[in-house]
Amino acid sequence: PSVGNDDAVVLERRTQRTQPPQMYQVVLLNDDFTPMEFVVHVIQEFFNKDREMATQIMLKIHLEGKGICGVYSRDVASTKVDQVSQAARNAGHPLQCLSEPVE
Ligand code: TYC
Repeated sequence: PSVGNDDAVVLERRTQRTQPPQMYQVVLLNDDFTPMEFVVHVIQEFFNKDREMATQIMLKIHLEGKGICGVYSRDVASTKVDQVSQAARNAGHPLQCLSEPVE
């Protein structure tokens, strides 16, 4: 296209813009054995929620089977899963934690 006159010049984008990084939601699953109090403590400790919010999330998991505790980059989500899984194992509880891509 010629530039420098009064005609409109439209340059077509031929490359895709850089996409934001994929985010991952870290989820806790319900089970019949892990004490509610332990789950509340885990959510407070590893997902930086206050006691009230942690209790709400725990009850949602208890009633609905699973619940999102936070959304993070892949590396941070993976670390959360490892930390929670290790804490549950150490305490002898079957609490399951996993991460899944958002959307
Ligand atoms: N269902 C458990 C109980 O009744 C409580 C619980 C909640 C366990 C959330 C796991 O991710 C969980 N003691």
